[in-house]
Amino acid sequence: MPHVSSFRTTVTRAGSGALSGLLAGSTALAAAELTAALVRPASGPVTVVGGAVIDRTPAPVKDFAIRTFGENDKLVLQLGILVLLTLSAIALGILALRHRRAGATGVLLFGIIGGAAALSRPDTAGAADTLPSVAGAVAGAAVLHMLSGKANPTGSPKKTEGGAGNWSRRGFLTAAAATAAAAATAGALGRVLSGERGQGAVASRNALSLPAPATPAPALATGAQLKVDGIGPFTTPVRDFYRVDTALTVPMVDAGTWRLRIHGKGVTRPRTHSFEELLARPLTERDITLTCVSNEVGGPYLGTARWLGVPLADLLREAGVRPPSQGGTADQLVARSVDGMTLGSPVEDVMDGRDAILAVGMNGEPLPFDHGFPVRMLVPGLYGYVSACKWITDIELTTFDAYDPYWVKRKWARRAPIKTQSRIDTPKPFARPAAGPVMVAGVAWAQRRGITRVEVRVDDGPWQDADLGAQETTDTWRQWSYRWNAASGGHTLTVRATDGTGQVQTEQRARTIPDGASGWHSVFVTVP
Ligand SMILES: Nc1nc2c(c(=O)[nH]1)N[C@H]1C(S)=C(S)[C@@H](COP(=O)(O)O)O[C@H]1N2
Ligand SMILES: [Mo]
Repeated sequence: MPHVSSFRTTVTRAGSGALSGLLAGSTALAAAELTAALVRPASGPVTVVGGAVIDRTPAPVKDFAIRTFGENDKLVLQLGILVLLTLSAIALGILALRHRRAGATGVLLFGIIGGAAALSRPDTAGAADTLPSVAGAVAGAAVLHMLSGKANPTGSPKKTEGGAGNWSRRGFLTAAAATAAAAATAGALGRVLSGERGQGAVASRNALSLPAPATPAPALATGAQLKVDGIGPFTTPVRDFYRVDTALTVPMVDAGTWRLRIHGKGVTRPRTHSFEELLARPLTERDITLTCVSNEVGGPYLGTARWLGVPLADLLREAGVRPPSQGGTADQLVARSVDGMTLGSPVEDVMDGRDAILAVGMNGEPLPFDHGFPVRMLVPGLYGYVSACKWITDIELTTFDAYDPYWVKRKWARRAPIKTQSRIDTPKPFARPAAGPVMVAGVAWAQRRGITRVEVRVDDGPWQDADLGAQETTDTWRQWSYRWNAASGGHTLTVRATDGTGQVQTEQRARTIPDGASGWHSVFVTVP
């Protein structure tokens, strides 16, 4: 039965081709991650290619990803890259059965893509960053070349003495098993090494005990926290605090070796501060609500924490910086993180007396790694992307004309004060509350201006005043509640806030791009 056996041979061969490809791919990744662990953490190919994709993602697509996948967007991206790599590895493995060189060349091409991605990242340190991709590609190409030779000796008939049926299954499987073992070992070693790198950072955080603030935050006003089911805590616990950044691997910075450089236009006394020096200064503690410009109307990307930090304006004044209103020549402060992110804030805002700080503590603990350990910047009243640099390491004074930071290069606004907004947290959309009294509640925010009034409307009825939680500072959100006497039927609940300048929150819908969403938040519920 000749065709059955030739069919079987074809399937077996395709299978061994696919296996060769997968093993070559795994070897490539393992070798690359091991090299990255040795040369520079976070320069592995999946991280740099993912980072390069994030850098190039158009704002609407990025917003779609945040909307659809929420904070899992990075995981989805990395899984996507791995799926693509897996499929490509299988395809190249099968290709290599017939065209050994072409298969190996294909693997090398992936190395070039990885190297190019590494060079394109904002934090690239130059040619060394291409090493992981190059090392991985060379290892992967060599493995594919070797395995495809063993899988298909007929692919190069002149060099083999035997015929088609004579390929050594055992020879191939032995080589495959040896490769798998080598890749696993390299991968495990890479993991151990990069884990060790992070240890210094973890140890420096564990060893840290934060000094008491020279200026403590006022005690939370009684009545700031409303006692209504379904409304969140006034102070957001760290584990529930939203996270938005472009970092595929969270930077692990050792506080002991961390430095902050302050330099640039109008800086007459440039300085480099160590973490110890910052901690020795009088610290200020403040409740501040941080908000992301990518937060949709009704969205989850804001939170309030009790931050501890060094007043930034003092550091700037010591360096000789003056705000434009006092004759200073720099109007933009560009903060740069260890991962190359740049964020630009108006110097005037940072120095106008508000509590702009370099934060070292969050809710009584050292900054968590996810939120910028050891130091991050915070400027009340500005969206995070123009103020809240995590893992900060450099502050450069410049002008808005001279320099566009990361997000501005990607079409977001240069200046972005937080818009007056409000949100209904309870009842949830499509809830089915029983008829009778229903507590409608949520938060409203207009950092720096404060909230003076919140109103709720049921369907097209009149606006009704909500009760407001206490407000200690204009830099935090304010909770509100409204007791609604619900009648059966479908109802739309809508909220709007008025800020401290008397401005009523606009009904005008705006997208998050370029400077933050606006419009009223509504929730539809059915009262059975
Ligand atoms: N280094 C770095 N800092 C960053 C970002 C980033 O991508 N990288 N994102 C900014 C944005 S867009 C926001 S909204 C805040 C979010 O801070 P959080 O993750 O602590 O909530 O951090 C800001 N600081
Ligand atoms: Mo943001």
